[in-house]
Amino acid sequence: MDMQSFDGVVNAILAVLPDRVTDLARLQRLIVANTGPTITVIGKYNHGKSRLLNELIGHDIFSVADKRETIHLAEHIHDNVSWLDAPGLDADVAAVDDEHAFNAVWTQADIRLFVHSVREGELDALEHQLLQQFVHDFQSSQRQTLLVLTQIDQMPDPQILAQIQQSIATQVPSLNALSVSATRHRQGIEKGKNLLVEKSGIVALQQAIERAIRQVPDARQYEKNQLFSGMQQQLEQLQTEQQRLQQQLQQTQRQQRQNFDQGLIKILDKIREDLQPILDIQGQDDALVPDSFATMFKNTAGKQQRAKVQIAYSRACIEINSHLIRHGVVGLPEDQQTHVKSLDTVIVAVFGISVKFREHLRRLFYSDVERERLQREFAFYFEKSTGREALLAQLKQIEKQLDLIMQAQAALQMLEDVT
Ligand SMILES: Nc1nc2c(ncn2[C@@H]2O[C@H](COP(=O)(O)OP(=O)(O)OP(=O)(O)O)[C@@H](O)[C@H]2O)c(=O)[nH]1
Ligand SMILES: [Mg+2]
Repeated sequence: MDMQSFDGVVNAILAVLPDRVTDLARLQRLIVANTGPTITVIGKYNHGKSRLLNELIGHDIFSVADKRETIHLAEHIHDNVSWLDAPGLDADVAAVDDEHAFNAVWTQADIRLFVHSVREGELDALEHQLLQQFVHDFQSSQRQTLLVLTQIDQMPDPQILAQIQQSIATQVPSLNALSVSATRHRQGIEKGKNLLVEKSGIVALQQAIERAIRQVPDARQYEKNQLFSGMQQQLEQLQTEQQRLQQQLQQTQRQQRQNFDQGLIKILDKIREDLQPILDIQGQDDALVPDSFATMFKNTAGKQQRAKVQIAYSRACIEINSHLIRHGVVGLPEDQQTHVKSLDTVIVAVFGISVKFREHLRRLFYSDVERERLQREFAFYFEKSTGREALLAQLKQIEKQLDLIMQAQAALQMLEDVT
């Protein structure tokens, strides 16, 4: 797999698991980089990290100074081991430098040398917290952290040194600290004094590193498996959650529609019943007798009957409208609104506005064809209501998310297949 398609695959996973960005960078390194073990130093600035690496490698590769010195990641490959010198941690001074250091310890390192100078006494809060994270990380990655106490030659009083070592041991009981002096080691080498070399602690540290290096291939395999299975599980969990939510919402969607439809049928039935006495008239329908000039100001039977029809129709409208409102249909969708507010109601849109005679009522409420039309059209406005549309949008969103999850699963599978 080339770098570009790798990026595509990684992005598909990140789209769903954005918090896995560091893990994916690490996985990429485990898959792509076919290198020997990577060892990085980490620790606060000026604690002797660069100098320690030089002593371990046996050459003055990394620059050493009595000030904040290393500000970038520097790499040196020696005997198939990649040594990384990282900038000193100091959240207050330069967050960017810390980023280099974090990249080194989380993405690149197989083994971490956590460097702390005994001159500073016990571990401070930042160091302590970071070490806890490394200890915790060992469980999921099997990456080893060696705690190295440097500059022990700077503590002439062995009792004070022992006290500091003791209290650090209490701070991180799960790690065995190794104490070293780069200065003694250098002097011992230069003057050929084996005892000094021995006492420098560097040899013991080298042996501990050798042991850790031998475990790297297994650790890498373990870490890869952990990363794959962890992400697979996370994706599966997300998928299950989304599917459950989808089912719930679909159920709500169906139930709401059913309630709307059945409620409307009940109301239409009731309207038929209520209208019955008004429609059942014997003899001639006075409502059909038109007004004349002579009856213009008189309360005629025709007027009375037409008023009855009007009132009955209004009652029907009120019942239907309250059903609509109960189900969230409060007005016309925006694209159907006119400039006359009083006409912008679903009732007007479905019924039209001229209901004057019994014939109109019969046609509206007693013909099956018309009744089907009413049900269809009211349901149409129901589906256009804000709540229903929001529900639909939510379901579409879930569908999209499920699609992304499936793509991420396929991408993860592809990664697993190339390893
Ligand atoms: N006496 C003594 N001095 C040491 C020892 N190790 C490092 N030093 C000195 O401590 C100072 C800092 O050492 P560096 O190796 O540059 O420290 P660093 O941790 O890499 O510092 P940054 O790169 O700034 O984070 C230098 O003056 C070193 O010579 C040691 O074991 N004994
Ligand atoms: Mg340095």
